[in-house]
Amino acid sequence: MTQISKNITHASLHLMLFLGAILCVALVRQFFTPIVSTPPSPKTEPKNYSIARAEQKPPQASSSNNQTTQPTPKKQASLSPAQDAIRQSVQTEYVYHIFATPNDPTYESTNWSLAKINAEAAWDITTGDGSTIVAVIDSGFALNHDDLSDRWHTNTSEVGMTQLGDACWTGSPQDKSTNTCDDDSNGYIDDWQGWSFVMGDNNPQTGRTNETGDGVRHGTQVSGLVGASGNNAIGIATVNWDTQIMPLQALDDNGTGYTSDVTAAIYYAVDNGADVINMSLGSYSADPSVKTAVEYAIDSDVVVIAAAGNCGNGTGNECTGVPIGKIGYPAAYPDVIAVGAVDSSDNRSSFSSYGPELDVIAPGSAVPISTSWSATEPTSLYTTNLYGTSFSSPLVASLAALIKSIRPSTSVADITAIINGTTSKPSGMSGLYYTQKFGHGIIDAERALTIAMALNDTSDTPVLLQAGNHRKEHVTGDTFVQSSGCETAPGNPCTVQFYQPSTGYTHYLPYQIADNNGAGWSWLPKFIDVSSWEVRARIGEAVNNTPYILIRKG
Ligand SMILES: [Ca+2]
Ligand SMILES: [Ca+2]
Ligand SMILES: [Ca+2]
Repeated sequence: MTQISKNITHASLHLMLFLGAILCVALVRQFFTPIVSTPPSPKTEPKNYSIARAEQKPPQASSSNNQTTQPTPKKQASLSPAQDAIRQSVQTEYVYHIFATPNDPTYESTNWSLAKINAEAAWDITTGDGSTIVAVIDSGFALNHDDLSDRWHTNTSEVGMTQLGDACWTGSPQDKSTNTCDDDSNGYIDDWQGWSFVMGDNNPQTGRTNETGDGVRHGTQVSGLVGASGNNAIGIATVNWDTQIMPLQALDDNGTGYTSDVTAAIYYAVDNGADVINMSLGSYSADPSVKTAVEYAIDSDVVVIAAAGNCGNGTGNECTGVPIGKIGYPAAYPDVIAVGAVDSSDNRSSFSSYGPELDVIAPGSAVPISTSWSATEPTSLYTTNLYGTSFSSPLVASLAALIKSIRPSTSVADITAIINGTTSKPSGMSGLYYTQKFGHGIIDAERALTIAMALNDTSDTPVLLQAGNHRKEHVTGDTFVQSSGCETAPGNPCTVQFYQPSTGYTHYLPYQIADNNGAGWSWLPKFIDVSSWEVRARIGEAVNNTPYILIRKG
């Protein structure tokens, strides 16, 4: 990065802090405005779900979270045959909520969150090049926000004028974005800039039905952390300064949504070019429709990143009837990168859900600032001091898009390995490589990009350095010291992957650069669960395909 752009970076950061300060008064009003909302009822009897209620408002504000069992009226047909088909096919509609968490706002004097994840050092490697698309599946969006309006992904097949020969040609040129015709035959009419699966139309703008609903700011706050415009001399920057955000509204202005709309949004993202999907939302019920959609995304090489949930201490409104710590869905599905929250002192946020499904943690307590929305400030509002795993997840999505921008061919598995295998390990992890409360640790953007840059697509398959025979199995205990490594060309970074066949979860040792002797690790097996784990060496996309069943921990 040039000195000039670095100076601009610093200037924009300072401006960000300044904006935070001057907005503080307005935000206090915003946070403390009593909001009483009546959540919509599920479409079918909610036998199998526990609601995941989370808001961003003071705990003392009253809120009715009791789900009724009254079926909602059938939704009106949307402007999308594709969406209607999914609505018809879904068997059970589970309820999804935003994963923000309540807390009292106080102004934080520094933007510790970008420093915590080494974003500024990462910017010396890349700040993004506009080539990647991150689909944000969330509540509605401040489409005209100054710091986001240049970032929304445009479906180029639904803009411009129709011509003779086009499917939607009517005899005279018409604007494709407003011609009430599905110019690209993707099942969505006039979807030139995202989609509202809630409203069934092409306008994912927030606040259309309830300007003061609990969810009206959430999609905009998450989007700002995914990819607010960097280096534009206004507002904020995040990890990735230049990515395209596909705004997909699946939750309403109250922050609530249903299986069919979340499902349809995932399929839309995959089928319309997203590289990464961020879901700062969830349910505490396993949901076959969303699970299948997530698997489709991953099979299509789309990285799926989701908030772990806010039931770490069991006190969140959404956590009634939910076991303490339980990670929400879709974060809990095996190949989704599940993101928990950490505070400025490297402590796991007490509300942050945890368990063997957790991948990483990222700032989620008092996140200093992001873009926001209100009816009176639709283009320039910012919110300070955000709490919730909702705000951790988009920082990881922002990083994933940066990795993808410098290494477009990177697979989901490789991006997961890079993000997990380059984390910093806070002291709370007691020297372990993985714990259920911290996952692999705090994401490190600079290390992740350094490794991504160093990975060589044409590398030979690495060999696992392990004493004994392949597929030799033995039982181990927490206090034994284990060791292995990977052998590859000197200078190549590699990691050792642990795969648990019974659950599909993977862990990674920290990437190391191999020398003439390869790269070696030793560790306490305490960092893996009781079960069998297959172990492989991994370098970029190359993985040795003869797993060594190193450990059966009993
Ligand atoms: Ca279309
Ligand atoms: Ca059209
Ligand atoms: Ca900006």
